[in-house]
Amino acid sequence: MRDEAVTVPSDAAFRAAVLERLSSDHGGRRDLCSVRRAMAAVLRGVVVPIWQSALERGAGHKRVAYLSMEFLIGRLAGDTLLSLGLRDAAKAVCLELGLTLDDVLEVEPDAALGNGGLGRLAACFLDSMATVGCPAVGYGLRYEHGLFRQGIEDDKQTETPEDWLSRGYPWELRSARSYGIGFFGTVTDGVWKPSETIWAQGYDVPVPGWQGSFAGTLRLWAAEAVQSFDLGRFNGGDHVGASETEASARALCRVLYPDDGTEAGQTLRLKQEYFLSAASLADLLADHRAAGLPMETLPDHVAIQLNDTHPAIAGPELMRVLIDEEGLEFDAALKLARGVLNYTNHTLLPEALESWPEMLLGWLLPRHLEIIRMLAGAMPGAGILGGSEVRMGNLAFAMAGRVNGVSALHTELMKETVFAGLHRQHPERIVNQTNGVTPRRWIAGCNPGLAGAVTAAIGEGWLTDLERLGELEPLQPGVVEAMAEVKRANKVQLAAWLGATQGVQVDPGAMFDVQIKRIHEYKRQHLNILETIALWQEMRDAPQAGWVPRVKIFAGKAAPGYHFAKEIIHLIGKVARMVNADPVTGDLLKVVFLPNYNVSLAERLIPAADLSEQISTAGKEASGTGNMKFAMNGALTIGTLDGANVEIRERVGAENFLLFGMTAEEVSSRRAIPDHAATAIEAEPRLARALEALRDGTFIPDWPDLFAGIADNVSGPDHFLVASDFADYWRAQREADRWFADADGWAEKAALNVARSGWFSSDRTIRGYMADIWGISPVSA
Ligand code: CJB
Repeated sequence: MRDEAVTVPSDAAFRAAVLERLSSDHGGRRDLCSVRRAMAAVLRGVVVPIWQSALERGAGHKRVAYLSMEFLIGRLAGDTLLSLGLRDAAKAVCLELGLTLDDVLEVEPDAALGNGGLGRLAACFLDSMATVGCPAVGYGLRYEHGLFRQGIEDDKQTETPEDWLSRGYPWELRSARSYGIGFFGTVTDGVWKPSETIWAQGYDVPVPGWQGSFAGTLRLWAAEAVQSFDLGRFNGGDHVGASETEASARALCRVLYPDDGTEAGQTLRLKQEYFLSAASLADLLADHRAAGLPMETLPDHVAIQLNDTHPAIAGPELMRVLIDEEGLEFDAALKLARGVLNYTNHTLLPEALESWPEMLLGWLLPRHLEIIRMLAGAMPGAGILGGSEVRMGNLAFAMAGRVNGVSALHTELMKETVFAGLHRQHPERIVNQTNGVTPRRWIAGCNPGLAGAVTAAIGEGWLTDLERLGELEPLQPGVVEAMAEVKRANKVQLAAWLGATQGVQVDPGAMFDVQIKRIHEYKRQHLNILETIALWQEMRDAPQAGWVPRVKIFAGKAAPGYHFAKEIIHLIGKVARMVNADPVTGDLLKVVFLPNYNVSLAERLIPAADLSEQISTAGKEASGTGNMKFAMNGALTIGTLDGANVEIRERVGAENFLLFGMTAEEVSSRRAIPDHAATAIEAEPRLARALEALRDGTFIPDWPDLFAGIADNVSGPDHFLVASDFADYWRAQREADRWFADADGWAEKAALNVARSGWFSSDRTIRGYMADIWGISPVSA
């Protein structure tokens, strides 16, 4: 239902426009970068009118302000071409220029304004809101450097800055929106006089919905100095100092997640959070005032979603504006604020639940600390303050109309653990919205072969109505074969890429077993690599025992200060070196660690995966979204009953899912058993032997005890219960081998995973938010 006012060029017009751009803007050069830029400029010319028309259609409609410190949007050209139906035209023009479209698309920087799942979810939501007709602005920060670039040197992680903006970013428009944001200073009789002001300058990235049906906006705030250059100082000879205010302002948005190990780092992080919150509120309130609407009607016009606690300071900021600027009484302000604010919790991990020292918060934002204390006084049972800290989760809960978890299990655990007290006081406030992912990028964009097979079987239209994948059932033999053929082709392609770029030769007939996500103890990449070591040892013992060949693929970044996670990467690299060179196991087992995991690498790997590793300690992974992407691309999950794995298994069927491990409840009781790890290791000689290899220098003879730290952790405290889950994981892995050995049986299970994952579209999630949280109906076509 494309808006009739919107015109998408014909293939011929697109070709002509790209060639014209090449000649006018790039001196006729035909290199990858010039062609990429020319194409982006043409696409932007198509997208901007779609966006403007959608903004007009959405005017006056209630809308969402999605506040998030992270938007992991990845590359945009491929998505845009697909959505506008111009992919074939782009392929043709690239060929004509002696290039391939894939190569051209690949030179676009992968915009990594996020760390992982939370940021990628925000990006999927933008796509879905634009597609289902939910007027929305995603508010974020325009970090100069997104998530660091990961290199691997001597099998260890290195970090260098990422520079997505360094050659200009064709998808953004500098907006007319800018606001002065105050920091520090003093409060006298409730009047805040900040001592520092930094300018928030908006940059808009239009987000077109599928086929231009509607659109939304990603508005990123850049930090700019109020006065960027001190001419007097310069003329006085202080040539560097003259730009000091500019440098200090720019530091605010310099990097995503600065190191918060020091006080300066912590202040910067809180500064970022407030900068995002205050600028975004100023922006939406400016619209409300400009429309001449009374402040009391704010909840009828806007719903604010706090993506985790990172923008939770928006609560006190909204109170400040309502009380100090609009003159509302405290109670009226709180009621109004709660009418617009909602909060999504994405983790129960204690170390990830934000809290700020009152001292620090009061120094940076003195008026906000006063307001927070008033809130704490008004809601004594809310636990907003504790141990001289402001607990941001409790604050967000106390100020929100709705609080949601991101999978059914996670939401129940929220009610039972971190928010148990608050839930008892407000039993209606917590709701669940299980995450989802956009099928436009995560099926059609990254796996055109699969999309073609689905369309051939059930016709068009399923990409915006993903439950229609259910029409693939009952499975017709031709469909299962077509999907298996697509998988095979994707694997051949990945194998060629691995050979060309990593120098690793793999057999496309082997099972491609993939674990890609941030490296974290709770995600248990060390469980996977220990099983790999044990498998290698057994294969060496009996190479002729009829093993099913495996390729173990890992990718993921470790937080720069997270030593244990970095050791896991190091270990995987060393195991890969040893195993891949072993003539005894040869093609039976290969191990690969791919550097610099990002959205684009996920798009390459997921379509070629047979097995999806979702092996977190039960109760720790709030939802997971990679698990959904794998299932809808026909990979079988080996996983615990954690996060959305539970719902994936319910939907795809227990017989098409490789379950193992303890439940969240069993995890808690197991942890209470003294020596739980030692007992588990004693009962499982395979694990004992694999751990021994970490201590005896098998993988690094010059430094035999290098990985003893990992072995000691798994044998000792083992908080994440690697040892206790190992035996069952091994069992499930061998079950996977047996299933895979029956190629037809596996192909059917894979096809059923595709057919039954329609519910995991983020369109469904967004419709859930619209109905249960935001009270927004779609803008009609
Ligand atoms: N998550 O990526 C993050 N960052 C955080 O700071 C907290 C949670 C992840 O959010 C995803 C989206 O909801 C979840 O799928 C994932 O389980 C969670 O770890």
